Amino acid sequence: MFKRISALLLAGAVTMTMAGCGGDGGSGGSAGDGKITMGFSQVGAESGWRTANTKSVQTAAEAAGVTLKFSDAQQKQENQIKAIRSYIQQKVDVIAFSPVVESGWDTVLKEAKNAAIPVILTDRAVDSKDTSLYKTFLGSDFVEEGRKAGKWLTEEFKDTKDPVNIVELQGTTGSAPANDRKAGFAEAIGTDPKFKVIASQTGDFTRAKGKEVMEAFLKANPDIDVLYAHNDDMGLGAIEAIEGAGKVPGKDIKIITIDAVKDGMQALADGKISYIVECSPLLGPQLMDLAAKAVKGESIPARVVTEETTFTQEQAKEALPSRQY
Ligand code: GZL
Repeated sequence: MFKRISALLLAGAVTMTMAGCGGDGGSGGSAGDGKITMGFSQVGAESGWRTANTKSVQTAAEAAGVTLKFSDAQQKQENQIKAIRSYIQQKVDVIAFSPVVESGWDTVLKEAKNAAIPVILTDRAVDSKDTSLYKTFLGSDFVEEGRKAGKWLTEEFKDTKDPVNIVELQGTTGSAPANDRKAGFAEAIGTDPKFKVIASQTGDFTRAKGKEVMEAFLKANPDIDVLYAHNDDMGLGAIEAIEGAGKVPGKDIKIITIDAVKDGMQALADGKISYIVECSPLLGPQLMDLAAKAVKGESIPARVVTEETTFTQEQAKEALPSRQY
């Protein structure tokens, strides 16, 4: 399920002086020293993307003078709910989190709202009908990422008359990126019946699971033409399985992934991955700007879409030396 949210780009990053009260005399935070305290619940440490995202949030908090209380949920929703309740108890100024799955958040978000603590969704979305439960959602348009992957595939195989057999490694079951990347890709390839998704299963965004599931796909399907993996890490795990089966990744099986972390970009430059759709983890600075405004009661856009691009093998070779993550 994906909500079409009118994407509002944050028009230019407004740098806020975090320390001290704003000109409006609004309080800068509960500590009384003008510093903001943020409670942040992170999904886990499942992928290279997540590691880069955590680093971006922690570095941006330090640069902005925000006191960060950080917790790693190890990809468990109950741990995120516990962390959010703990932040409410501690009376933090603002709560930010990346919901591991879309559903099941209304109760704890209502508790935050009743405690008058603003909540910011970062990276992933929730499917709560009550959008007053959070101030904004800062993150990628995952449906568009899936569309970009599908559009590249239709172009790559436009002259092929035979069926194109696709296997799909989905992200974490129930997560917004998995749901939306699947939907966007299906929409883009659905224009031509020659594209057939012959198997689709979660690899939980990890290399290990991606390898395990790809091994099973290869055993059950001798004629796979394409792998669509919802992130680089599962694609990299799948490459090990493909090579273990005596096939050539990028040649016998074209591989499309999403993220564009360094290891994925290296595999793209080496020709093992065929195309990568970027999903930027560098959300930290925008998150801190939005948090400062939310704490001061200033209005912020309901949706902030991160800007991102795509990479071919040639583009990866050029971009690799300057990649931040
Ligand atoms: C996307 C993010 C996803 C990445 C994966 O914004 O939530 O989770 O694509 C990560 O690599 O595990």
